[in-house]
Order: sequence, then structure tokens, then C-alpha cells
Amino acid sequence: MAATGRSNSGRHTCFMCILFMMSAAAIVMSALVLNRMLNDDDETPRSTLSPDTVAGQKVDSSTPRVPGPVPEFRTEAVVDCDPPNQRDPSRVDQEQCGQRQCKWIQHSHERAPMCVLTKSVGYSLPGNVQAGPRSLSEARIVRKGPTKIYDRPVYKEVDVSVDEYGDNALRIFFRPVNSSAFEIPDEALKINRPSPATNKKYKVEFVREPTFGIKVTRKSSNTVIFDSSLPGLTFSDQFLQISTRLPTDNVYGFGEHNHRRYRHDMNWKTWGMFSRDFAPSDEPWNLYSVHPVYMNLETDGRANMVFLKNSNAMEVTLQPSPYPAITYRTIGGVLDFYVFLGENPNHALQQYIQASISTGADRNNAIGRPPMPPYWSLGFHICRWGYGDLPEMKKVHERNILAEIPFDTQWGDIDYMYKKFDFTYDKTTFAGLPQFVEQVHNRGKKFVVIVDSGIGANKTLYAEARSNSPGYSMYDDAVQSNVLVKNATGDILIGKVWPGQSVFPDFTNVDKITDFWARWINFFVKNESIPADGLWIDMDEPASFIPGSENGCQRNDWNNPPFIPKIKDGEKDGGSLYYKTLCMDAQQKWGRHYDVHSMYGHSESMVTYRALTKLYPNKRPFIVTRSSFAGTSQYASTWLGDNDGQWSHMHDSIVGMLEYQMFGFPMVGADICGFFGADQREMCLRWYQLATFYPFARSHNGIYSPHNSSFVPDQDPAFWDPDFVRIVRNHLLLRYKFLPYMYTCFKEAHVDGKMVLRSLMFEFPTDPNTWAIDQQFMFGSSILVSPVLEENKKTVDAYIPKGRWYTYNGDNEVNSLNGQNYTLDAPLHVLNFHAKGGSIIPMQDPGNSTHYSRMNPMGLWCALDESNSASGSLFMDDGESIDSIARKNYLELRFTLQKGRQLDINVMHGRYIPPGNLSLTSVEISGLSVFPTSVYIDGIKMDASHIRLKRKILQFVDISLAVNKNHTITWNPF
Ligand code: MIG
Repeated sequence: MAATGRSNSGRHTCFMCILFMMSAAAIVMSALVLNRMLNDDDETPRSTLSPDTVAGQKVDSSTPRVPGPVPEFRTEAVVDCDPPNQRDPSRVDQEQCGQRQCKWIQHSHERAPMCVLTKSVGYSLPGNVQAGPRSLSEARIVRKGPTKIYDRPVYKEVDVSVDEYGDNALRIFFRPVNSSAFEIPDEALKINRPSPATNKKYKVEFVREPTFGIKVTRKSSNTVIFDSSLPGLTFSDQFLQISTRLPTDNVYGFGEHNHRRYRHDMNWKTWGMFSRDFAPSDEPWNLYSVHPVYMNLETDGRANMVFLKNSNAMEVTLQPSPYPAITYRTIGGVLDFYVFLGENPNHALQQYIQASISTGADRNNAIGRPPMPPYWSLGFHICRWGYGDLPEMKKVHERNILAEIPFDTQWGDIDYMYKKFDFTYDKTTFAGLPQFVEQVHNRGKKFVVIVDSGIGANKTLYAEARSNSPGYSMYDDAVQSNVLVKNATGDILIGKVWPGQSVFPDFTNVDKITDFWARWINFFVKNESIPADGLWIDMDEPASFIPGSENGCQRNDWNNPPFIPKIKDGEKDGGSLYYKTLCMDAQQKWGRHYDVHSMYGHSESMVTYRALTKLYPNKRPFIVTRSSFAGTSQYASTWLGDNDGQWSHMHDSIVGMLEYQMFGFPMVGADICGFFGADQREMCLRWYQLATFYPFARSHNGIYSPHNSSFVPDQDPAFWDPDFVRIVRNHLLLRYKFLPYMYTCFKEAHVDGKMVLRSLMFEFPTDPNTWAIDQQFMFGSSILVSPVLEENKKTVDAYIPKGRWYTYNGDNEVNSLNGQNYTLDAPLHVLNFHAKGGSIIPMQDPGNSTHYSRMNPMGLWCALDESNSASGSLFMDDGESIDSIARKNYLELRFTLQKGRQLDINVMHGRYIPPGNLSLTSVEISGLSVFPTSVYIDGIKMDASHIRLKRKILQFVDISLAVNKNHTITWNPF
């Protein structure tokens, strides 16, 4: 039956006391700034457990190429005259360099260029800079230097305009004169222009000498945050290049890759961007998603973000201090930069998410705000690939219920489909699935299913699918509705994915295909009787098992462009982009696949969102996509793909999640315990602990190990031994306890563009010790998480920023005077986390799913700062309506604790009334030094039996404060 719950009914229980944990004893101060892994070069094969194949791919295990210290050879940022081309890896020698009229610099750095451009290559600005009606300025620039590149003409004239986008943002737009260059259509991503700036934070100059460029200076500090007056500016149809100087080498972002560090290694690294079905491995390759955006932290803690609105295959090359710079090379489109200025990292990101947030009234989007997630999606998710049949899925599901593992969802991977046909289920192996889903629902849990991009088109299999699922005619419908991707000659492109021969919906045909997609979602719900609660859209890079199409691809400049950036498999077949995907000359509504390829997942997410809201107008869609582009975060959540079950990937998941926050996705996580491989008990246990504070906490694994093709064993919590189960259960209960706080953080992300996970750099940008930290992170502004990420470790070296911090078991207050390293105890059952002094964190007694935990008694944990004060808030709504915020159907409480003697609870907004007599039954205070003798709630003196001490935490217990009323608690001594 329902609720085998661990809820308690209004009485204070001490189960949290026994659970925890987090002892912070053995504090050892260290004068050293954390420097872990700073020298972990992304291109060095990892020593530990690194398999020689990952995701079925051979991993290059050549000798490590860790660049040693190299004497500075530059007097200025340089630009490669001969960038490595995947199509043609040969490089020029000194003589050829001279013939190109480039400059040869001899040095011993392995990745830095030796043949560099001279300042005479680029464009010049002969004429005037005009003021446009609303644009700050516009001008026409003229080519100087070679008129051909890769044997193709370079545009002679280019128009440049600089437009203000409010006080904190601007757009720098280059468009060659008389070109038909692709531009991302508004339907894909529209960045609106806010009302005129009133107090612009920047000034813009058109630099004429020695090389034309645009220079943006932050007025308040005179910091030059963007300066493109470097050689090599190039516009041609299939090769565009620009280089920009950076104020500092603190660069974060660009995606998607398996970055080993959060702050970039600027040491001449090149990162390609092009969506690709390639698993995160140790290699520096482009993965599923594309986010051409970085954040740069300035020396004073201010930050800027720069977004290149371009969807073509591209790469960026980073170069280090003392001349930090970025070179972009993209093989199509236009150069359309948006520069966002923030007073701090959070503020810069807010601009990127919603450009005019500071100007209030007109809420124009940049990439747009993430939607509110359904409350249940914050729970724990159980998933795997390889439940061979329904009994197997049930077995796993039931054993986790029996083990009292709190979880909210059961997921179905492609196993449930009939021969991998979308929107069917296998009536033999998964017979009874509708009844099971009903049972899941009756228990207050949810069911999420995978949907792939490729629609089965093999005649025989399709006929079988039609008899398995009467009424199923998805392929015919797609053909008739004319919503499929076509090849260059106008025929439907046929590739190969899970259902064999497959065709690909053209999700860029947005209006038309939304109806089609909604029809088949509805078929699944109504005809197949599977009312799924969420859709997991996979293989949307799009992925295919064969290059291009059944008939390969024609040899032409789209399929084989003259320059290919650093793209996985781009070197194959004499230079191609179409490996594992569609031909680049395929046709879609938004344009040629060559131009729109990396927006396939974006368009599918958009269409899935529209289809779901069309079918269920009041419900928040829950969509998880593997491939995304800038702006996809308005429609879907994401995860980090097919990671490996090895320790290093636990750490990489923190980097990945922090990066996705900058891409606008608050809801992100990695497959807990790793997708590939390895049932390593200790690693998996530590991984579950880490996932206590993953925004998206899903245990998922693959079916076969790429290492030895064996079946990957289960790794759901209840699969393990009782000790393991107990520790994981405790951590998941802890997660459920903090869900009201977490949900409030998601509301801030949705309303204000303040992200849920934050690096320490984000929260403490003026403390340089935090700038490179990526083994710890913050959930919201109140909880610092310091996980164990290595084998056999029983301590964690953690950096604790300046201030007072507290553990939840009350063992210890860390009073970090200036910000120091501490060594924290971390036995196997302990995840270290601390509340930041000054926070008030709302909590709720956990249940076995959010359906039940939402009805449980609530509590507050107040963590006092230096002045013994703290504040916080709570946001609650029904957890599933799409418009609870727009219609103001929510409850918002504000908590203020002043001077260690009075706590005020104020209802800021009270339209939503939670069901039942939801009340706050406990208040816990960390940081008080004196035990009070009398306590008054709303003026009435409390009996002393309500006052307790949990080690160093003062507790008011067994109280009952209705959540929809104001309250005041005071205590003495004052
Ligand atoms: O070709 O659906 O990343 O999570 O389990 C693999 C099977 C297809 C890739 C996804 C993974 C999923 C798997 N899918």
C-alpha cells in the first residue's frame, strides 16, 4: 500500500539525530589554498581505471602531453596562421609559413602555434562610424590580407553594428555584405531588445589600428572586457574567425565537453562544439550539446558573459596569461556576439538568462528563464537500461520500496518499447505495463519514459509494430504530414537507429510537427494506456548508427567542408561532419542540416514542450533532453550523458553540473554510480552521497559494458547490502528533508535567473581562493557540499570561505576567519555539508515520496552569522500547475532572525493553502552561545519541555505554527 512512510505525525522525533553524520571533528587548518587537480590537464589520459575503450570508442592512450613551463614567447596574444584542420592534419613548416606571409616563432610549447598571423591580416575601417537610430554605432569594414582562405573567397566588405541591450548588455553583430549567410531564426532563439539604456555600464570603441576590432570597456573599473582588435578576422562562407582579448584568464563554460576542471586550462586548449552522440570520456571531444558561451571573472569579482549566437560547427582555442585570449573558428553563419556585464557572476548570468532583468518592467529574454520543475521531479529517480521485461522492472521497483528507499519515479528505457518503436510498448515482454503504471500512480509515484528521435521505417518491423499496437501508424502519419527531414535531393532521409531503418522528424517545422508529436504522445497515453508523467528525449543530436544516411552522403562542401573544427570523427572519410548523424546537406525547415544540426535537440525539446502543454494545458511538462542548445533550458532539463563508473567521473559531474547552471539549466545531474561499468561498492556509495545534492538525482546505468560487453549489474540502492542500503537511505531521507529549501531555490532560478547549484567562485567572487574550486559546490546560497571523490578516503580537504558555518548534527561550528582549508572527517557513512551563517533553511520531515513528504510537518534550521542574525524564505505551491506563479497561487514565507533573540515568520504571499494542517513543528538554531530560559511564541510562554539542545543546536520542538500565518518567537536572555 501507499506510504510505507517514514513520516511522523507532528511530534518531534529524533531520527535525524541518529542519522547524522557530517561530523566535522579533526579540523586541521592549512595555510595552503586548495590546489587540487589544477594541473590535471584534460588531454592527459587518466591513470586510474581508465578503460581503453569508452562508449565503444577507442581511447587514445598515447603518452601524456602535459606541457611543462615554457618561456613566454609572445609579446601579445597571437593567432594561429595554420589552425589544425580535422580535414587535413598536416601543418606548415617554417618555409611554408613564410610563403603565407605569416610569422614563425620557435618555441617548445606542444600546443601553442609556431606560425602566427601578422597584424596586416584582417579588416580595416576606412570610413566613418555612424550612429544608428537605436544602434550605438555601425560601420562597414574592408578586407585587408589574403582574399582567399582554404581556396574559397573571403568577403571584401562586412557590416558591423553594435547595439545596446539595456544597461548591462550589448550585441556586436557582423554580417558580410551580399552574403546569404545563415542566421539562427527567431523561432529558435529570439533575444529581444529591451527599452533604451538609462545608465549604461559600458562604453564601446571601434579600434582602427593596428587591426580593426571592437572594444568594450566596463565604465566603473575601466576594465576592457572584450577586445577583438587582433589579427585574423575572417569572413567566408565556410570559415569565420575572430579573436578576442580577455581581461583575465578566469574563464568558465563553453560546452558540452567532459571538462576536468571548472576554471579552464588556458594552455592552448581547443574545444569543438557540435552536437554529437559521444559519451564523456577522458578525451577532449565535443559531446551532445552546444553552448557557445563563457563567463569571465574579472579581478575585482565582477563578471561578464559572452555568447556567440551561432549554431555551426565551431571551435574555440584558449591562450593563457599574460595575454589571455580566445580564438573562435566557426564554419558558417554570422558572428553575432552578446556581451553581458554583471556586478558579480550571479548577476552576469541573470543577464544571459534574461537580459533586462535589472530594468524590471519589460522582461525580455536572452536565452530565457527555466520553467518551474514539478515538485516530484526533485525526488529520487530509479532507472536503468536493460530491464529485460516488466517482471525485472517490478523486481527492482519493489525491492526499493521494501528497503524503504524514498523515491518518486520509475523510469522506462528503450526496453519497454516494441522493437524500439516510439510510443509503443511491447505487449509480450512488458505485458501488464498499464496496470503497473497505475499501481505506481496509486502509490504516489510517477512513471517517465524514453522517446527516441528516429522513427522506425523498416517495412517488416513496422507491420509487426502495427499488430503489436493496433492503430499505430506513426511512420505513415509522418510521411503524410510531411514532417520528416529530407535529403539533398528532396527524398525522405533514411538513417539507422534502434528500430533499424529510421526516419527523422523535422522538429524545426515547429507548428506542423507539434500537432503530429502531440498526436503520438496522445496515442501512447490513450491507445497504449500509458499515462507517462514525463518524457525523456534521447538520441536527439540527432544520432544515427550509420554515417549520413542509408545511401551515404554526396561529396560536397556541406558534407566535406574545407575546414573542419576539432569535432569528434570529423576527420573520417576525408573530412566529414556526418559521422553518427545525418548528411549535412539534408533539408530542414530552419535551414540546411549543416547550419541547424546542433539545434535538433533544441527544436525537439521546444516541440515536446508545446505538444505536452497542448495536451495538458495546466500541467508543467517534465522533459529531459540529452542534446541542447542555448535556450533549450526554457523547455527541458538535462543530464550529463553516458558517463563512466569511475571515481574521476564523480568529480567531472560537479564540473558539468556547474557549467550547465551557466547554460541556464538548474535541473541537471549525472547518472549516479556511472552509466558504463563498474559495480564498485565504495564509489557507488560515495556517489549516492554526492547525489543528495544533485539537482536531478537519478540512478541510471547502461546495459552492456563497453569494456567486456558483459551485462552491467544493477546499482539501484536496494541492490546492495544492508549497510549500503542504510547509508543511502539516510542520505536520500536527508535530500527529502531539504526539498522545501531546494524547491525554493528552483523558484529563484525560475523567477530571477539565480541558479540552484553555484560554484564557490559564484558565491564568493572576491575571494581568489574560490576561483578554481570544483570539488565542492553550493546548493543555493545556504548549503556548502564537500563530498569525498576518491577511493579509500576518510577525510575531505575542504575550503571553508570566511564566515560561520554549521553541520546539521550540531557537532561543530566552523568559524572560518578569513577563509581556510579544513580537513573534515568523512567516514564511509558521512557526507560533509555545512549551512552558511546567516541562512534560514526550511525543511520537512521526509516521506517515501514527495506525495507524502509534502504533507509532513515542517521545520526551520537557522544558522546565525557574526551578528547572530539570519534570514531565508520558503516557496510552496501545488507543485504541478503551469501557472501557479503567474496566477499567484502560491505561498511565500519570509523568515528573519535578529540579533539572536527574535524570529519572525511573515507570510509575504498566502494565496496557496497547503492541504491539511501543515505547520512548522520545530525550529533549530545553530550558533547561539547562551541557552534561553524562557521562550515566547506569538506572546505565549512555552513550557520548558519544548526547549532542547541537540549538541550545539538549540531546538524548539513539538510546537505548532500554521504555515499560512505570521508568527513571532522571542526568547531571553536578550
Ligand atoms: O544508444 O536508451 O544516453 O541514457 O540508457 C544508447 C538507451 C541510447 C543513450 C542514453 C542512455 C540510454 C541509452 N541511450
